[in-house]
Amino acid sequence: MGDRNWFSEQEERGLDVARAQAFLGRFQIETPSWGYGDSGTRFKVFRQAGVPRTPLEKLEDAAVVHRLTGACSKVAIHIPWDRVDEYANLRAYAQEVGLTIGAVNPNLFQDDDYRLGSLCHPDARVREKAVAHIEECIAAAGEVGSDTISLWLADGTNYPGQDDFRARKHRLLETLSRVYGKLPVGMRLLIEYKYFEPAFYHTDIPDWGTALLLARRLGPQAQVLVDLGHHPHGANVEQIVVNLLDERKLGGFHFNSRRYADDDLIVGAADPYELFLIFAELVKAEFVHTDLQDDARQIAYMIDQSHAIEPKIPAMIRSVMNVQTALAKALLIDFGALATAQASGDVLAAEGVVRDAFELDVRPLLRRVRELAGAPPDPLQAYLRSDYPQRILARGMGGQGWN
Ligand code: PSV
Ligand code: MN
Repeated sequence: MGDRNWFSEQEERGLDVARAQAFLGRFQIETPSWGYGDSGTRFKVFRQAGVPRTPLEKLEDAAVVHRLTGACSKVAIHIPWDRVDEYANLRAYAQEVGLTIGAVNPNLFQDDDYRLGSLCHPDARVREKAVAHIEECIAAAGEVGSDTISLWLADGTNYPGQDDFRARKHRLLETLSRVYGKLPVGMRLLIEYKYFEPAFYHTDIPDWGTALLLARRLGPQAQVLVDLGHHPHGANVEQIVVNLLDERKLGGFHFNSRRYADDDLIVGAADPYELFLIFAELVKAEFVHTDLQDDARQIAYMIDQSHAIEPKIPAMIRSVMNVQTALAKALLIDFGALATAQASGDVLAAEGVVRDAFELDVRPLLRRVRELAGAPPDPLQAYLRSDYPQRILARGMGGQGWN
């Protein structure tokens, strides 16, 4: 079927393809600077030739992903991995290559002082150090033109009795409040939760409920960040998304895919249906539960992946394409038919409406969206056929990694 026929066929089915096209045309997803660097498991960091050696080279790679997808104009940075003498230069270089800096991520997990935690550490000196680091990131965010601090803590304990849960919670609230007080107007603090790792017995922010509680206690500039890789097996992430949206506290996403833990695999690789169901709820907030529209529109969509065995740039492009595919399918759910089926208690019809959208081939729509954005119809093929993969080999081995 030609692309033209595809459009008329969907319109005949009563689907609002023009609305979906416009939404996809606006949709942007931030890529992470660390996703361009060397990465691995806790057993081995695999070095690849051509990996960026500096924060500026990471921006160059991110710019290629943006040019080919038309959807990734922002890059998240991680401090100190992306620490530079002059953040204004980082901002200027990002602009030069057609990007802006997105979320600034403090690093509170790679310093010997953080062995027993950072913001929850029993020693006030270490807590001070962690607070000072986040303050440095807030200042850096101002300089690079970012309005988002994205905070993940590795804090937790390995053994029963190692520390006092309540004392740790109070330390966390106290330190977070101080950090929150330093946020300039308009800057958000996104709080990420993680059910497990690297602490084995408990983590201080294990779930969305705890993150929500903290965000509520802090104030309107604090929101929750959902990282798809951070849940227990079987968690219904789409329900979490709905709860956070309904509480007006959903601030952002870290997209990735996982099999067992925080594997940082290509988003939508193992679990495309889950990704689609998450987008179904986000699309609903835009077009069905329209009282949530403003909340849905300020969500920061970000990829958080460190590719260990895959070549970095194609893996990032594939990730962006998978996100766009899931979103396109969600945009083409027949929400009217769904509401009718739900209201009449027709379980199979309701499930069928959702499944129908998932099974739709949305490539013609995505090709058109890319064409309108000035991007190639197949960004991944365009990358592989370009001379960029060859050109970056001149960088050699020994690029920057996550440690
Ligand atoms: C931790 O697992 C995490 O999801 C946080 O977002 C970190 O900042 C990121 O991964 C990179 O390690
Ligand atoms: Mn994350």
